[in-house]
Amino acid sequence: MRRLIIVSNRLPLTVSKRKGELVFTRSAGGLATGLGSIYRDFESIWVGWPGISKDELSPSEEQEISAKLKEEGFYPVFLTHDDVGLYYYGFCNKTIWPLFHYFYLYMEYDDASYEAYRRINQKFCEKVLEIARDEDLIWVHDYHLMLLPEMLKKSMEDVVVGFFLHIPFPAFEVYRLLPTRVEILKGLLGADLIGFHIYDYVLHFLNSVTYLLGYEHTMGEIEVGNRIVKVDSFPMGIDYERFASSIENRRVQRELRRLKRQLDGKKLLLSVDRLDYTKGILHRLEAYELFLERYPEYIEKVILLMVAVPTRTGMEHYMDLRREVEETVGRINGRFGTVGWTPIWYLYRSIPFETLCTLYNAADVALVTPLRDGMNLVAKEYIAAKDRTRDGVLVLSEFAGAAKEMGEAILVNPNDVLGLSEAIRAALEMPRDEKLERCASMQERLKRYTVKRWANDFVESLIKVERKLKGLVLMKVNRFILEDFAKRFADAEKRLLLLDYDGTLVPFAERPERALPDEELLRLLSGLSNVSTVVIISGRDRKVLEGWFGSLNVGLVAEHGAWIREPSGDWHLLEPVSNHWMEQIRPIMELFVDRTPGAFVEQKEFSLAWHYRRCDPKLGAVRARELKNTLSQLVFNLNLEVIEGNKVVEVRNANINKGRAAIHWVEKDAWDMIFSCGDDWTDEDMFSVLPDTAVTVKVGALTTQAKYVVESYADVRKMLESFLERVADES
Ligand code: ADQ
Repeated sequence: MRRLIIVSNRLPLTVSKRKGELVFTRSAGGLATGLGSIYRDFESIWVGWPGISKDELSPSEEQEISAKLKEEGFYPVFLTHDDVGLYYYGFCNKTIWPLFHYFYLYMEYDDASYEAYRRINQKFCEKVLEIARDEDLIWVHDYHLMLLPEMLKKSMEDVVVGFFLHIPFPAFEVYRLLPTRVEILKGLLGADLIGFHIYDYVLHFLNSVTYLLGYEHTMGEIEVGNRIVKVDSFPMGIDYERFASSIENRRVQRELRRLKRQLDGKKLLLSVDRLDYTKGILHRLEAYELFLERYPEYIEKVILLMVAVPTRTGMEHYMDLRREVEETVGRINGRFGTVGWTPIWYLYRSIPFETLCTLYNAADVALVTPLRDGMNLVAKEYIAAKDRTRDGVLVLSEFAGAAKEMGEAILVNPNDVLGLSEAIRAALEMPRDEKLERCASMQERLKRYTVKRWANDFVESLIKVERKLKGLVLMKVNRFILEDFAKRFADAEKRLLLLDYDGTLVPFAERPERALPDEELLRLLSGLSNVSTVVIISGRDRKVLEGWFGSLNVGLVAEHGAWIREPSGDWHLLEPVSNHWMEQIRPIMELFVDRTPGAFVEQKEFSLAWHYRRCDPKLGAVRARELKNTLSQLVFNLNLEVIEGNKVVEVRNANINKGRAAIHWVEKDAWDMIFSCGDDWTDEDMFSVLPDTAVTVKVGALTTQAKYVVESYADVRKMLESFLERVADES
């Protein structure tokens, strides 16, 4: 069985000491449940901190814990009190947590904490290295271990690493405030697959990578050196059945009866969260107060039951929040309470699972109104616990990741206290049919995308990425493959060569006009044109191509397929195209030239190209992205397309591309061998339309539709030369 190594800050169990004895308590978190299903398909191993400080343990106790946990596949990383202080309460929760939740004014940073963060990530890395083998899958979790993927990759190049972030990834403007922003990105990019809850976080991450590191990406795949890193969203679900069937639990039934008696017909509003400043608890209380003020008819008719689970209790902002929450609860209860009625029941403690389910079952309305939340599982659990007999309404913050999947909830902006108070009223007054209908739609989705499905999807994607990585190794053109190509070329009677020019037959020059074909290349093409049909398919304009290759007996395709020159020498348009749009687009490109030293515009007959090869690479990438975004909005409806080539952003007519031009040549004859070579995105159109029997070769970059890859134009020339030699040998 294959092994999956899960690495998270905490193990799904806590070790503590009672009267000098070691006690082991399992915790049934969502993550542990989700991974439970994967345990069957993999031999799973979990690495993490067992929750007890190393200072409390003797060496023999550490050994005892390790031995006991090993039986269950758990491998503890022991942390001292000081480690936890600096790493967990320091960098993790004073720097990353507030910043990633947009509380940047709460962010504190100091070098010592970051140093500890790095050291503890290294410690986790060493633990994993003790266990891991090359063929294992490793899945790292959350913001505590963002440097770990790179550390693992440096030590074990071949091992496949996934990373999932459970909290939001903030917009670039916020992320850039982090002093160690570059190191953290590089740490994450050590992973082969990076997962977030929702697509917004994916986009934020990709933006930060482009702006800070200058790496470009295509459809969520980033090229980092010779590696590809895939970034995608995997919305975490819940153990649906566990909550849906909770009503069958005897203890839940008993507690529910008791609670109903206490409520005595009053409506129950519920909120459950860790007492964290991101959860919007004070805003919620304010909104409830305003609701009671504006709708006094609800006095003595509703109760807000607020469960606040203690968390990070020694930290300044958490102590302040607790004080403020308690004062506010006291004030509201004092202001509106009557002899027989307390408007807010406040519980500052953790509650057992059955009690949590009792509350979900009983509540008429759940108020899940965080100011920011990666996902928020309470919202999902509440809806799962409902059915036709126990209907309910969810009021959900649009700043929780869950809002993306739960559009049938009453979505609110928790900063708009008046709006929130209105939402409370709307929830209480919603007709029963509507409640049932909204609930049912959400349940359908939650039932399908459970936490098990989430974990499986992530691991499956990781395996797909791995296959792709391994596949890429197979795609490299080696001596044997080259030999085979040459043989096929020599054996064929009718041969078609479709060759891109820049980057494929010659290296890139700083200015396009300097990339002239050299003597050697002209000789090679001329030789090939004697034994095959050679077509140069380029984005260049026809004047340039005619100037360089006019004297050869080759076909030419200019401007990505707008113009075609038959071997006879006649140029014609592949189909009628317009260029009136250039007057509008050119000034915008010029504006970006002014703002980007080194950039320039190339005007062809039917396309405009903005080149940035000579620019500072980071600035160039940033401007290219901005330009692409700006242009994409403008060309909407104009039948134009904005494409990115190698260090160039180009606008051309949408129905012109190298694929259509390639078909023009392919259809001319019954070829025995088609060989095609290219290096950038415009060549992908060509690869994708060629018949399966064609040999397609991509130069350089890794993500491609081509079947083979080579490193540089020199390899292409070597291939073409070997074709000629083989033909000469055989004749
Ligand atoms: P949290 O911030 O902890 O998680 P949430 O997603 O709501 O927030 O998860 C809380 C979990 O704790 C729920 O599964 C709930 O059942 C449980 N729980 C709550 N109160 C409890 C209580 N009193 N006693 C026992 N259990 C209780 C972080 C991110 C979230 C993200 C999750 C998962 O901040 O945005 O959804 O991770 O990725």
